[in-house]
Formats: sequence, structure tokens, C-alpha cells
Amino acid sequence: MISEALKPLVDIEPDVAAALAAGRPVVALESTIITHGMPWPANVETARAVEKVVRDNGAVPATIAVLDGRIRVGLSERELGAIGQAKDVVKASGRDLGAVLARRGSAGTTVSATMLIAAIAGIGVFATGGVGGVHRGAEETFDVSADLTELGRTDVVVVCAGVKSILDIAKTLEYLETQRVPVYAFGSDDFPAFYTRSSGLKADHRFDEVAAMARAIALHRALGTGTGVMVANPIPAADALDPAFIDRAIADAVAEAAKKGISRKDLTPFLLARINELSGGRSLTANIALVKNNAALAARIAAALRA
Ligand code: PSU
Ligand code: MN
Repeated sequence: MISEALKPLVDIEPDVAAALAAGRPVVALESTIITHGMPWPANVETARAVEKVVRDNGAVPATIAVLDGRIRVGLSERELGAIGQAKDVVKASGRDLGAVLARRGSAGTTVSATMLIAAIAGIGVFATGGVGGVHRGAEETFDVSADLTELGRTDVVVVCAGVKSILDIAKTLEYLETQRVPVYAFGSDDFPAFYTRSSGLKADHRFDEVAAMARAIALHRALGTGTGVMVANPIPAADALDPAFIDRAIADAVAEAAKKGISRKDLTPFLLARINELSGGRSLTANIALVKNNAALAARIAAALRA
């Protein structure tokens, strides 16, 4: 539900509004991945390709962002191109939205902000690449992404490829358990690690069929816990990276960030960019493949939930 105070500041794109009104499947997409997660022009090409994958799988895509002080649910091709190149676009998690709107700013929305906006717009399924999590060394820094607390309080299904080992994956799974967020792995016993199909840790629940997973999601919602669901979809085998290769790039990037004192909201974008350089672009290629794979699954889940 969009509150009266917010209504004048929210634009729902006509295609998205029509689908929501008719009960047809809609998939939300985030925009920090465009503004801070990938370099131009791959960011814009990917954003457009991901929207097409959602359409090809029977749902309407709604890329969410803040543009010039307005919450936008669904962007045009031109707008996707513009935010992918703009320099004055900040990274906004849920807590930043009020301030960005008040100063009529523009922002890429993180998983937490996108979940919040999707929920008020009535969109229940959201696809992304990787969610934030508990960072390595969090026992010192307390760096735990707001994505995890939002999953604990907002009833939106987030389809991701697991979390990458820039994070402490075991602590991230513990935190999700504390937040009462179920983790459903698709077609795997293991919780995936973004660039690779397994983190070496088991997921709580495995589903091999979209229909069965949608049934579990519907029942989870019926229980009224109010939490989201994390769907962890392993990267396709053909696109997965060699674990030793990518772990080295990640370890080097994490060490460099620590040496340079990079922290807080700058840390994840720094690590993603550095890993892309250190891997000679292979992390970006894998990232693009897994986001498309997640968009297709999210569209199928959204369709199954409507059935
Ligand atoms: N992981 C990625 N790509 C991304 C992000 C994470 O592989 O673009 C972005 C997402 O928008 C996510 C955010 O919500 O980073 C998390 O940031 P932080 O770790 O600062 O909470
Ligand atoms: Mn953080």
C-alpha cells in the first residue's frame, strides 16, 4: 500500500500498473547493480537484457530507482541508459530514501531499498545478482548489510545467486536464520556462492520444481511471519568460475580494501570493481550470466504464484 504522503512521489510505469491491476506476474529489479555494481556500458546492456529475459519468461519487469526526487517503479529504455551513465546518482538503501527524495536527488536502489519499494507497490518477487550480507571481519566492523534486516521484515521473494565470498557466507546464513528468513536453493543441496555453484554450505531447503517452490512461498506468506524469502539460484555450470581463481581475486580485493581503509557503503562497490579488474573481466561476464538466470527464475516464480 502506498501511503497518501508518498503517493504524489511515486510513478508506476503504465505496463507495470496494468499488470498489477490485472493480477499478471511482475518482477522487480534493483538499480544499484546498474549505478554501482557494474561498469558502463555493460551495466546498461545488462539492465536492458535482464528486462527482456523477464518478458520472455512471461512477466513484466519493473526496474526500481529514484530519479529527480521521484520513486520510479519501471523505467524506460532511455532512463535505464541515463542512470547507467549519470555521475550524481547515489547508492540508496532503505534508510536513505527519505533524505534522497527530500532533496529531489537520484539514486540506485539497493536490495533493501528495492524490496521496500516493491512491497509498497504490491510487487512480491524481485530478481538480482547478489544480496549484501555479513562482511568478513564483521566481528570487528559490525558491517552487516541492511539487505538482511530488510529480508527479515519485508515480505518479498528475492531471487539471487547466493552471496559471494567477499562476505562471510557462514555468518550471512546465521544472520538470515536469526532474522527468520527461509533460504530455498533451486536445484541444489548447497547454498551457492555467486561465481560458483557451491559455497560448501548446505541450504536449508531444496526445490527442484518452480511449482513446489511457489507452494512453499505461498504457505510461508500464509503463516504471516512478515519476512521475505531468499531464493538461491546457482549460476549455470557453463558460466561458473574456477573457485581457486576467483577466490584469489576476492582475497586480494578484500586485502586491498582493508589497506586503503575502504568501508561502509563504499566497500561493496569497491570490491566488485576491483574483482572485475583482477579477474580480467571474467567476474563481470559471470555476473551478467547469473543475473539473467535469476531473472528467468523470478519470472517463473511470479507466474506460478499467480496461478
Ligand atoms: N552484490 C553484487 N552486486 C551488487 C550489489 C551486491 O554482486 O550490485 C549491490 C546490491 O544493490 C546490494 C548492495 O543490495 O550492493 C549491498 O550493499 P552493502 O553491502 O553496502 O549493503
Ligand atoms: Mn555495509
